[in-house]
Amino acid sequence: MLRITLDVCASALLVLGVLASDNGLARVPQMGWDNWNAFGCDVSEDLLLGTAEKIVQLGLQDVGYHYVILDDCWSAGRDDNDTLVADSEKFPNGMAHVADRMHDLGLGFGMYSSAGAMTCARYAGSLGFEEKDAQTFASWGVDYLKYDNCYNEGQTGDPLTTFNRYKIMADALNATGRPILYGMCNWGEDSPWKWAQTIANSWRMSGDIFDTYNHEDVRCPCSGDEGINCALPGFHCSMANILNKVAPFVDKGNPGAWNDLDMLEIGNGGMTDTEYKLHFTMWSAIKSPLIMGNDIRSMDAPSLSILLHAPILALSQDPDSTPAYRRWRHRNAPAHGAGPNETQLWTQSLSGGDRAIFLLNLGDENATLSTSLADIFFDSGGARSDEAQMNWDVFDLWANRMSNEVAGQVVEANSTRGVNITSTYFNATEMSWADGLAANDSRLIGQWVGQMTAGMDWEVEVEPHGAMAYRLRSVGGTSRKRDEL
Ligand SMILES: *[C@@H]1O[C@H](CO)[C@@H](O)[C@H](O)[C@H]1NC(C)=O
Ligand SMILES: *[C@@H]1O[C@H](CO)[C@@H](O)[C@H](O)[C@H]1NC(C)=O
Ligand SMILES: *[C@@H]1O[C@H](CO)[C@@H](O)[C@H](O)[C@H]1NC(C)=O
Ligand SMILES: *[C@@H]1O[C@H](CO)[C@@H](O)[C@H](O)[C@H]1NC(C)=O
Ligand SMILES: *[C@@H]1O[C@H](CO)[C@@H](O)[C@H](O)[C@H]1NC(C)=O
Ligand SMILES: *[C@@H]1O[C@H](CO)[C@@H](O)[C@H](O)[C@H]1NC(C)=O
Ligand SMILES: *[C@@H]1O[C@H](CO)[C@@H](O)[C@H](O)[C@H]1NC(C)=O
Ligand SMILES: CC(=O)N[C@H]1CO[C@H](CO)[C@@H](O)[C@@H]1O
Repeated sequence: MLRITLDVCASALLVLGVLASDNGLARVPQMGWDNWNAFGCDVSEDLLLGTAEKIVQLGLQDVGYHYVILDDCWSAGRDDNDTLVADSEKFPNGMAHVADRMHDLGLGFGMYSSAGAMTCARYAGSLGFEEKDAQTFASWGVDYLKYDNCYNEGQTGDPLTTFNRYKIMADALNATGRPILYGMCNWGEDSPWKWAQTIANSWRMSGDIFDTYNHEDVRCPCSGDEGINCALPGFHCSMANILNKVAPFVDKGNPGAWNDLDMLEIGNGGMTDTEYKLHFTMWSAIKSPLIMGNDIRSMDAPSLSILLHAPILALSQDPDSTPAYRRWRHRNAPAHGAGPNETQLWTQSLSGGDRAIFLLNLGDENATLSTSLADIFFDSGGARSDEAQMNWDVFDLWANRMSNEVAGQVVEANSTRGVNITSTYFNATEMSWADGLAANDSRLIGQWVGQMTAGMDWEVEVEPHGAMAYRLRSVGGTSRKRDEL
């Protein structure tokens, strides 16, 4: 009874969302690259076009990285007609030229502005110029707008005020007639996960990410536990801080409207390989946009093999998966960030009745984590659930990572051609994620490592700051469960 009521409410919301705002985009979380994390204000046509070419050459485009997003510092202000003008030194051929080149490569072009008098780096902002700027972006051929929150002149502090300010741009983009993905970047201020679904394709839910695992910084004042009502989102937020902040409201993300955990830091050097794998795994599983933030032109092999890793990307790009949620968290440490001995279990519903689980060790020493079907399927009735009575094949989602040797060959050749990538590389242009998953493609479902059965404990040692990620697939095929009747 309760379950039926919830389902009806959820469907009604989804239908309303479609009617109110649907631009047809981001049915699965958007993927791409943004220059900010690696380059900040140091932007130019050369940077964008050089990066775009590399995205194609390294095989990143064909696993789904589509948008090349220009961040702040591109403009030279407004002309006499109040039209935004690109900085002619950084962009000597103008913005339409950049967009055209992106489109020639089959990529989308993203643009940046702020819902304020100025952008964060104090260039001209779009507050009061929304229609004009949306028309300008559309005329250039822009496909994506990252819309920031700096210098908002106090039009913030309660949900309706912020909603109204961001809705003006949503309507202005819609009025251009060009489908433009709308990425709200108001840092979680006024809890956009409660109200942005009908105006935006994604909304940032925290202050800016910083390339650290769990470093605490007073400029990112709220820890995970205080994140829901964070009065000052700040910046310099660690990866673990953001992960813990989003945990209570992951379910607010739906097709076309996603929680944005901020851009990826993989390849920027501030975390270990283990930490970057955890970062990539959880951003994919929670269905955050996946926007690379490193220098693609000097990509290193381990970063490439993470960013291309299909069994994890499949969690994000599966059209029927829902955002992973945290089943439990065990701590014997103070409530700030990720302390010593902190462990967590997350789980995600996937298409075809598959289930993913994530055993996280956020502490500083090896930990042995344990779970069971009753634990994983707690919401369905735990040990009494049908799921806990079935047998499940367990596939390790990181066991078949592309080797450094192979990834290095791709980087050196500037191409996947002539390199033997067939055992790990999944070409999502050639075959859709949905088709690949339905076909049991081993490059997507991972490596079989055992079976889980009723009453059994699945125990595994997890390294510090690491995650074991598994796909569970019921033995004997797709399961159709009671609650889907
Ligand atoms: C504008 O909004 C309407 C109503 O939601 C929608 O049908 C249409 O596709 C949107 N157009 C664009 C270009 O986003
Ligand atoms: C992926 O498949 C498409 C279509 O067959 C092809 O054009 C492209 O070159 C492939 N990409 C890679 C990286 O192999
Ligand atoms: C002024 O801006 C409008 C709308 O953006 C545009 O249609 C028009 O061509 C512009 N006029 C000049 C002289 O640039
Ligand atoms: C790969 O591209 C870089 C520039 O991005 C260039 O210096 C290098 O010569 C290229 N290597 C090959 C094998 O084409
Ligand atoms: C490609 O690599 C896989 C294993 O990584 C191997 O089984 C296969 O034989 C290789 N193919 C070629 C053509 O070398
Ligand atoms: C920590 O766990 C890993 C496996 O995840 C194992 O390879 C390693 O030996 C362990 N280290 C210690 C100190 O037990
Ligand atoms: C995929 O595997 C399941 C069992 O895990 C099996 O029932 C199903 O028929 C397989 N599908 C294909 C297309 O091989
Ligand atoms: C319960 C538990 O595993 N506690 C450990 C937490 O970590 C410290 C050191 O970081 C150990 O001394 C405790 O035994």
